[in-house]
Amino acid sequence: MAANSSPLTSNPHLTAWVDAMARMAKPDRIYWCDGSEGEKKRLTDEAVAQGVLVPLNPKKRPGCHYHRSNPSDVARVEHLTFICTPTKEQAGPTNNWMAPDEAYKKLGAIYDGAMKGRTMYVVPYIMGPNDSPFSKVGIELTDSVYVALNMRMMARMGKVALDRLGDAPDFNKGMHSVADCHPDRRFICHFPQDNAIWSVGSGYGGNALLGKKCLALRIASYLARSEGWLAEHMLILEAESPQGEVSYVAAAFPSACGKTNFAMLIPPAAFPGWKIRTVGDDIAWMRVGADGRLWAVNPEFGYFGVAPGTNYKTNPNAMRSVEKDSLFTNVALTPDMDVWWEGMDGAVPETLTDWKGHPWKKGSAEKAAHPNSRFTAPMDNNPALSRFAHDPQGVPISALIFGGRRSTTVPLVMQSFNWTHGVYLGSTMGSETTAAATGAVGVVRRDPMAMLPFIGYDAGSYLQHWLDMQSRIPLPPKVFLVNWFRKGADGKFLWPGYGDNMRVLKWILDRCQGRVGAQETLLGWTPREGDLDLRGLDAPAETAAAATRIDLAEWETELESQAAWFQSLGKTLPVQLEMQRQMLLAAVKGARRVAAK
Ligand code: GTP
Ligand code: SPV
Ligand code: MN
Repeated sequence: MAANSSPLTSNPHLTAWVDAMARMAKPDRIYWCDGSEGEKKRLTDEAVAQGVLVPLNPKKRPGCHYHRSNPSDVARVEHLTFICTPTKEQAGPTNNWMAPDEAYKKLGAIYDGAMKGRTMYVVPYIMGPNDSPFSKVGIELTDSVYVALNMRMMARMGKVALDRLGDAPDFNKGMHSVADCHPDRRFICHFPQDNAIWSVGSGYGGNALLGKKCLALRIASYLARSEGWLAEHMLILEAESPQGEVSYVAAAFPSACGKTNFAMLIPPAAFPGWKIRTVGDDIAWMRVGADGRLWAVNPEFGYFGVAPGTNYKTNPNAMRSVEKDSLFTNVALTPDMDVWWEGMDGAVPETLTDWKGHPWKKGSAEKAAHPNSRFTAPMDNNPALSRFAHDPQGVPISALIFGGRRSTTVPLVMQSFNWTHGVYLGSTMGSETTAAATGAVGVVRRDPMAMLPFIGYDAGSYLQHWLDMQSRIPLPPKVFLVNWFRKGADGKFLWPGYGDNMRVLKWILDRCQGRVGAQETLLGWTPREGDLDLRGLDAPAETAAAATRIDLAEWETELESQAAWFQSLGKTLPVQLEMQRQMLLAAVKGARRVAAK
């Protein structure tokens, strides 16, 4: 076994921990990542030689590589994800729980000797800008060169993190091994009390890139509660009006429900002079600033985005972000070694190699790219990156937006009456499940703040923390609910979505400034006819009207069905939220009684 110490650090806490983990996993070699360009080339060459990465056509995708995962390892595994707090109550009813001792023992047995014949990469990284007081240092130990190369894009990785850490003990201890990649030996365990993450048996995305969902959401949400801030599954976007007014919004949509697309939105032709820029596309860390506003930082450094459906029409900024120096996972390959996925521009190729490596022909019933196939791209590739994306203080948030994937009931947009009502809207958000997590697709499940799989502690306490934030934020953002996914009787989306979401965003921004009208409905404030700017909309006025409509019969069912969700949260559910539900339900029932007369 090679030396466990590194010329890059003499941190005794770090070297002792790396030693202990290496004694357990028994790698042949230990390699400390410095984050340099030379190292990137060496690791990439190594991955290509091992067959882990395939170089793509350098004329079409310069600097890009392709990876095919194990076909049983293509998404997050929520049923194998555990919060290992001392008591089950601390993890709450929405998380799987394992006692810390049991988890360390169980995973320790799988790690034992798992890295024999392999290299253990020591990946030091910072979540958040290098010089931000809010950033956190993590160290991920992994036997996957694919993970090391992804982490380099998704976080500020290498020497920079060791320099920031110095000799301090406060780094997140992330242990990761693909081991034999068997679903029976796959566990993603979080130890908030120890600031530790142990992940085994998966090399995929949120299971394996420990800085992302594991640290920046599950562990960070736990810290955020005790420290009085918010770690959320939210994009952050910058909107500049033709008059030069700049505002920022943060929006929570569940996995594969449109965060990356909204964060990179291109306004329609009817909105000349508007510019949307990206601060972040998946995670927001938000704190109260000295000025009393809520300030948001994107802790990530790159994009791990859904490939299918991405094209130069729906998301040109994402397409341009993946033109070079990007990594593609489980998409399809063209005969000339470029990438392809369902929903890409142009004609469907006659032949492809599908995500499993099999020949594929146009018209095949099977998808060529996995529905959760992904691209990894450095955020500096984004032509619309906000100049504040690396700002250590972040950006001040004017509006918080919650939005699920609902084919019925939830209107295109609604403004909450106040903070508590806004938290209620977020807490009852429902969404039809997607391919981003293993399991059935298209089933409505409650997903509070799009955080159901990512809250690192008891969900009722998490909602209480959201309510408590009101008294910590002197100038709180306004809170909105949106739904891009409502369908008509023909089963088609009523709202064109994508760039046209600018119309909804503009109403939201104008509401924040008190510049546009709305009507008070029983459920919240909605745009009246004429309040939404629909000039040049490529959709009949009736479908837009149908997208914004509130149907009280549907809402009665909705509010009633929320009772079981709230009940499932147990005794930590904040009383205000259940009272909101009952008040709204009583109002809806009353209105329906009157209408029936
Ligand atoms: P994660 O990375 O899993 O957290 O996903 P995300 O929330 O960033 O979702 P993303 O923007 O990648 O979009 C996921 C899917 O939703 C893609 O197939 C998009 O094409 C589709 N989508 C995004 N925005 C819209 C929209 O406004 N309308 C419709 N109909 N589909 C959309
Ligand atoms: C999500 O599922 O919300 C993602 C992808 O952003 S993953 O990194 O796998 O969590
Ligand atoms: Mn996500």
